[in-house]
Amino acid sequence: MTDLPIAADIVETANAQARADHEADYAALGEKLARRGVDVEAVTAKVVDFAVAVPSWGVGTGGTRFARFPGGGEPRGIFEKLDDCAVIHQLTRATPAVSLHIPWDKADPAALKEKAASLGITFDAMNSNTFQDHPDDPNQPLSYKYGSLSHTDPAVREQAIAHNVETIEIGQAIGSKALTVWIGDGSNFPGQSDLGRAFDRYLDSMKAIAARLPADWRIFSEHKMYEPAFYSTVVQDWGTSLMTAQELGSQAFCLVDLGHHAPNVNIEQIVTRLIRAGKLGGFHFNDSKYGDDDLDSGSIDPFRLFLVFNELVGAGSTLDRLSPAYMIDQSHNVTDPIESLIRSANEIRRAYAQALLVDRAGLAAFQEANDAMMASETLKSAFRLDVEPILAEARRRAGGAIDPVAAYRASGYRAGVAAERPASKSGGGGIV
Ligand SMILES: [Mn+2]
Repeated sequence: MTDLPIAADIVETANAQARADHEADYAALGEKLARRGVDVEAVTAKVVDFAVAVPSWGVGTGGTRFARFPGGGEPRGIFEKLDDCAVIHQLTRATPAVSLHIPWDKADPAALKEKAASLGITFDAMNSNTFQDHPDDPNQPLSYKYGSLSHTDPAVREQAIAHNVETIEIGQAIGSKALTVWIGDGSNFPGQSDLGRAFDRYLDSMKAIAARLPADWRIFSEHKMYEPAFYSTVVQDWGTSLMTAQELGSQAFCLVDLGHHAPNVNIEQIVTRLIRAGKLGGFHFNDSKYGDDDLDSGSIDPFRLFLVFNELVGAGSTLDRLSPAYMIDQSHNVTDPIESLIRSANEIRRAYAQALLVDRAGLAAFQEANDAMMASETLKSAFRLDVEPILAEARRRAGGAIDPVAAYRASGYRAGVAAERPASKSGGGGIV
């Protein structure tokens, strides 16, 4: 028995209003695709099955290092965060799982499981946190100011390892199957840290964590070029991440956060290399203009998101075997986080649907013939298609909203929780 946060009749009323236009648009797109020899129903069925996890930390208003401007009705703890996450899934039917961050989301595992079940959602990869100090956590009295898993002091490394093991144990109790490790370790000045020894210490610590991994779990190493360390970061790029995954063995994989690269880096090529190495573990989706901006997925460069999915779909059965964990990792500073996550889930599915529509045989033939123009056009012709009717139909069939943001606004959910949840001065937190 689920207890969905938005009344069913609100979704039904919104869908009834949108239905006639939607059906006409879906039929028109179906005809257009049929002329290309594509069965729209097959594409819609795949989109229905495509899910992306939402981050628990994404439903609070984010901030920058300058300021945070809280929104109304922000969740005050993990249980209210789960309510907000359930709204996103109820309307999109694309986000059935939530990714937790420990210790931010620490709670009684049985209560977490019960709450999630009541909302019809589950838990995705767990995230440990050794990039800030936790003065309220009796298990983490030592400071991470100068690093965690790569710290020069073995006592700090042991504390960070133990925290990761605890995160795995909480995850086990709530049905998660993966641990994502991102560390802020690095240095701000040349000479501050021995670049080689820091990596050796990190590897040893990761091996100690991997040794405690349940047999049916995966561990993801997440790289990031810079920030908070501004000269060198211990796990700075996909090369270091791949070395780590290869050293750790068959349960270790690489996680690609789209915002964790230098501007203009060819991320889709990194993705295809990691697939080739059998080490692509998952994604943190977001978008950026300059750095790790954590903007809504597809809001700045939807073509890049499409090109990533083009590599994923192109990998076919190899990708099925890797079964990457798809997650969103964003910071919402000026929008309602629920609306941003609804839109982002939609944009990720859009890129997937467009990638499904690439004429792969045609593309391969143009590539073999070195016809650069027609190869490029083959990709662009899929990207130019407006697949919104497919996305809307996928939502509608699964019980979601044809226009989820409109249904969300019609529900008055934000005003309702704003009345129930007094504004907090703190909240939010770092975004990785
Ligand atoms: Mn991330």
